[in-house]
Amino acid sequence: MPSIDVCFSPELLPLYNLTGKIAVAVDVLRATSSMVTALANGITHIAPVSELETCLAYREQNYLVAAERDGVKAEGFDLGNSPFHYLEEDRTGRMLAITTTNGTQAIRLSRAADEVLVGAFLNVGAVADYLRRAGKDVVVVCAGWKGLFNLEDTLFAGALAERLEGDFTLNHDATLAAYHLYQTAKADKLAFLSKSSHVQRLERLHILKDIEFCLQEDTYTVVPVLQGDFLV
Ligand code: 3SL
Repeated sequence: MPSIDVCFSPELLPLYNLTGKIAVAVDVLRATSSMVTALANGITHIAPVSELETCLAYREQNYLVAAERDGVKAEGFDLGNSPFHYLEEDRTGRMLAITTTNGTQAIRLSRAADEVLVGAFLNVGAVADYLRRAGKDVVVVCAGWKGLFNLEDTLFAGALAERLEGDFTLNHDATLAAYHLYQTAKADKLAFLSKSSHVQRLERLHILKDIEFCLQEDTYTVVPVLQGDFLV
């Protein structure tokens, strides 16, 4: 039976062997939630990049360029990092390049895996179905915050583990920890996360509606897959 493991921070990735496995990169608040929403709402593909300058250069190829640093839209870019950018305006047929503080780094650092998927609560069921069909070992790569552990990505890992229970072994300590945290949190994730650092950071920026949106489960069936430099 394949297994699901959890890497709580990209800083811990050197301790994991991703060869032969599928990595699921997650940054629930908000990068991977925004990416899933973008692809589900007409964006054709996404270039996740690390540097602001690299991202901005995509504009010359007619990409929408999105950038966030410390929760705030970076100056000179078309968009920040809110899923509502793709809901409140029609972006059908547009290409997107995006750089964020943690999420885009987690995706790029996961590339040692056989395959890299992007997960969020918004598509957790579809990601679970994809992984069940693939039948390979899985590592959930949590974006965390600047190398540190965060609660919301860990809850996603727990939710995914719950969806895969019975078809995957959950017997890694990190997976068991995530699974049990999710059992405690799932009835009211927002209340559970209310004291967490990133929820407090985003609340200070007055984006509670983004948080509530990103905590919804199974809104979309899209599963972004990294192909070369692009999520499709
Ligand atoms: O760190 C990231 O990649 C972002 O998702 C953070 S924020 O939610 O935009 O503040």
